[in-house]
Amino acid sequence: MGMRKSIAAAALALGAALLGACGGEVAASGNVTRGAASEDAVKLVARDNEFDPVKITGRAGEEVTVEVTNEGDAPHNFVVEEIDVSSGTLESDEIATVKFVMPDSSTEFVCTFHGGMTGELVPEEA
Ligand SMILES: [Cu+2]
Repeated sequence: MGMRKSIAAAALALGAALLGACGGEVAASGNVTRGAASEDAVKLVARDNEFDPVKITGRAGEEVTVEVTNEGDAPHNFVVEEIDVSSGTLESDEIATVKFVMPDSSTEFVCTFHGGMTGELVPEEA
């Protein structure tokens, strides 16, 4: 590799590191697709600054599909830190479909941008 190429590679790596460090974006994590769900889904709305509903129920250990719509003007996200799930940043009017396995015990979900913008995953007995 010539010197010119290694400089270009270093610049790319630096750019990626800077992008990763940017506080305004949250990366998606887990089984996340952009757009509306193609199957039955729990509809979750993010507003400025609250979730509706604030409780999502499902059978413990079974897959849940949550369609998250940002009806607010501000960017929001849907994050369940305990199970490493994140919708990524949703701008106004954006929709993401997030699938995950319902935990065995009640687990908080949050918008990481807005303190107090929270809700709860509540498992039901099988
Ligand atoms: Cu928010």
